[in-house]
Amino acid sequence: MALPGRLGTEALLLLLLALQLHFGLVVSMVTKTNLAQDRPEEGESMSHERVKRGWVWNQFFVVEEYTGTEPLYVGKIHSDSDEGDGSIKYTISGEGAGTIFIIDEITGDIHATERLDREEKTFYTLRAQARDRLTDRPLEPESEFIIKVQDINDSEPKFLEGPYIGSVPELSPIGTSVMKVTASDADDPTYGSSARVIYSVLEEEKIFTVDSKTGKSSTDNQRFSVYHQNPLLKL
Ligand SMILES: [Ca+2]
Ligand SMILES: [Ca+2]
Repeated sequence: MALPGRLGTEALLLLLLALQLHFGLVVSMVTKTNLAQDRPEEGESMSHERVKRGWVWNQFFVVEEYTGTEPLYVGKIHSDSDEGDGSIKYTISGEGAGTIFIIDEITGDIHATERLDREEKTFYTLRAQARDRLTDRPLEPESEFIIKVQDINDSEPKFLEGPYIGSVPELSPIGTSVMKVTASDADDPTYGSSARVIYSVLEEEKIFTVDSKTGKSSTDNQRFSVYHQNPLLKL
C-alpha cells in the first residue's frame, strides 16, 4: 500500500510540557530567608567589635509578579554609624527611585510599590545616600546597589516560527527525519526548570515521534516519525 506522499504539519500537534512553578517559588523563598539571616539585627551596628564604619546591606531581591496589596519589602540600607536616634536621613536615587521603589528615610527600609516583571527588566541599579538630617552632610560615600528581580515560572514556551510544515517522501523508512521545531521560554534559564522545554507529539503520535529534548521529528512505527528538542509545543 502506498503511503501518503506528503505530510502536512497540521497533522502533528506537539505538546509542550513546561516544568513549573513550585520549584522557582521555593528557591525564591530560600533566597529571601538567607538574606534575612544575613541582615544585621537591630543594634548590631553598635557592637564594640565593629571597627569599620560603612554601609550595611545585602544584595536585594524582589520576586516578580507580586500580587499583594501592600508594598513588597525589598530590603534595608543602613549605615553602621546610625545610632537609631533618627539623625540620619536615608535617600535613594536611580532607576525606579521614588516611583517603583520607595524608602523610609529614617529606617532605610525599601519597598516596591509596583508589580515587577523579570521578563521585562531583570534588575534595577540605584544609589543610596545617608546624610545628617540637620546639616545635610553626607555620612557615607554615595553607594550603588542593585535590586534583582527574582524569576517565577510565569511564561509559557512559544514556537519561534510556525506554523511548521514538513514533508517526507512516501515509502520512507522508519526513522526518516521530517523536520525540527524550536520553542523558547522567556523565564530565567539559569535556575530551576522554569525555562525548560519538552517536546511531544499530540496527534498522529503513532506515526510521528519527536525528540523531547531536541525537537527533531521523524517517522515511527510502520510509517513515519518526527522529532524535536526543549520543552514545548504545538505545531
Ligand atoms: Ca516557563
Ligand atoms: Ca518569569
